Amino acid sequence: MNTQHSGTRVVLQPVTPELKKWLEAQTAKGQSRRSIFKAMLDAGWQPVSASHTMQLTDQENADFGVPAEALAALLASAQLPVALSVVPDAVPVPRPVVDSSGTMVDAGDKWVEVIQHRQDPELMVFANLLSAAECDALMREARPRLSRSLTVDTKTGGEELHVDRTSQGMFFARSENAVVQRLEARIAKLLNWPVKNGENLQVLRYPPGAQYRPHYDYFDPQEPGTPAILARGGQRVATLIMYLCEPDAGGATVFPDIDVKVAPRRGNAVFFSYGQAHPVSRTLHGGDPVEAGEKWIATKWLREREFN
Ligand code: PD2
Ligand code: ZN
Repeated sequence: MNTQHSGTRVVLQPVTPELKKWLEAQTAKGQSRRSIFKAMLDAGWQPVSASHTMQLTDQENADFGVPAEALAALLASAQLPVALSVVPDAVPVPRPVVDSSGTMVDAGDKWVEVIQHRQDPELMVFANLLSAAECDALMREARPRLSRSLTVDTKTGGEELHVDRTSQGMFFARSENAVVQRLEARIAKLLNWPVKNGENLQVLRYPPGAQYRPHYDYFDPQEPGTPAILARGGQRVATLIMYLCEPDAGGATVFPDIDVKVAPRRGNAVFFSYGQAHPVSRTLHGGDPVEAGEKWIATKWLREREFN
């Protein structure tokens, strides 16, 4: 159910048992009521929704700046017990600057060709962003350090083995070696977004049969572990997937909501941005199963602010 509230589109959702458990766990950990409230706002909650969910006292509402009229309006509505989950306002995202011909982007140490470009969401495919030597160097350094891929668990803010992902992966440290450093600088210039806002470069290897089931790369604001993740640089706002080794068959990156399929060509990359951490971003995407050969990628996720 959608409704209008303070100029922001909101969706009515039940207070889930997970959310209740998260609130209890934060309290048990000694987190103050104010810091829990603040964490919820950072995750995109409206003050009135967080107040209602946390059952703030009148005094707390006054102390935390929750508008009394908005709260009264919510309590008077017949919509309890619910929390209001916000379709977040759009935040700034990386935007590559395309030249006047509409086909080239300055990436600092080289110009890169745009071979596919669409809006809503903005999605670009770059040709030859990486040289064959750079692809090989990343795979050579990554290979001995690969392990079964983890994904961030937004229920806890930690990492867990995830059945949706059957690839093997590793992360490079920031500017760990000359190639990583050069690519980080190139990507920052290409995407017009600071190096410091980038997560560490990740390398994934997909053997035959491996896939990455469709997902969103942003952290779900409704999940209780998300505030802890967002403390390290805010939301993810864009993704750059670089293809290091193309499989013999399968392994396309697919965007079901916009009917886009990107072939995994060695050296090429696909970029897409999402200023709203919500399915309205239409950035659902997955890696099709590899049917023959191996697929290797390097992924750069971009945060709103400095990632640390
Ligand atoms: O390997 C891919 O095609 C793929 C698909 C979906 C990679 C990612 N997500 C990712 O690295 O986030
Ligand atoms: Zn992804």
